[in-house]
Amino acid sequence: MTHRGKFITFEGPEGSGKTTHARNLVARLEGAGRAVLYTREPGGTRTGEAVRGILQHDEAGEPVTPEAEVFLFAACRAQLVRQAILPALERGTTVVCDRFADSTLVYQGYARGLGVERMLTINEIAVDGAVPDLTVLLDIDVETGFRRLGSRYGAESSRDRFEREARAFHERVRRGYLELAERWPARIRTVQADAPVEAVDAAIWRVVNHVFA
Ligand code: Z5A
Repeated sequence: MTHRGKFITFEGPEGSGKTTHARNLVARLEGAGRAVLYTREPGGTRTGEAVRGILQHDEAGEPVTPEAEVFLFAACRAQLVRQAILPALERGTTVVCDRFADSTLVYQGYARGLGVERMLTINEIAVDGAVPDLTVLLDIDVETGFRRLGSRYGAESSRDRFEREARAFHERVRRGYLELAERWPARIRTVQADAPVEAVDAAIWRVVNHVFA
């Protein structure tokens, strides 16, 4: 499905700088006169933000099963796509989303072992044709990502459900993303994220420019 606006997503392991660089890109696009919607997953709608607390902190008061986790992420995505992303794209607005469907392929499909192909089927229903024009994959080694998050990793009690996962889980996340980049090279562009902020921003700007060219 072709939309009038461009759809750009940011993906990557924890601490890779998705939020930092996505916001910097939004500022740059707006500075260039473009209308931009910045949003994030899980979240971006009231439904999504409500479910985010359950997904990250078991706020419902019981452990969420891996299968329930998949559908909760998909529910957030289905709501966000229909309520915000597709209407914005149809108006000609550029949409920048901090995590999207690839996160489910990697975290639930690869890292939790539920299977990438099964996750693709669920995503297809959730996204309703909203496939990104560009996915910026910020690649970083697990150690550097953890170090950046610093105090969030200090006390076990302050970590969310994903931050409490073993290092091997996060290594699978990183490998999963690199495999996706090999599978969809035209859409997923890998940017090395262990450089200074300005250098990473500049590398992202170069790939974004291709999308608007
Ligand atoms: N999840 C899932 O399992 N399945 C799904 O389908 C979806 C999500 C959609 C959401 O957590 C969790 O949900 C996520 C996957 C799962 N958990 N994990 N893992 P979140 O949204 O709370 O967190 P996150 O997405 O993982 O983001 P993050 O860990 O908060 O980090 P980030 O956004 O990549 O980085 P940042 O906040 O921009 O930067 C982190 C720090 O590094 C900060 O101090 C920056 O100033 C610094 N930074 C950033 N860039 C640089 C550079 N270039 N140099 C030096 N320092 C930098």
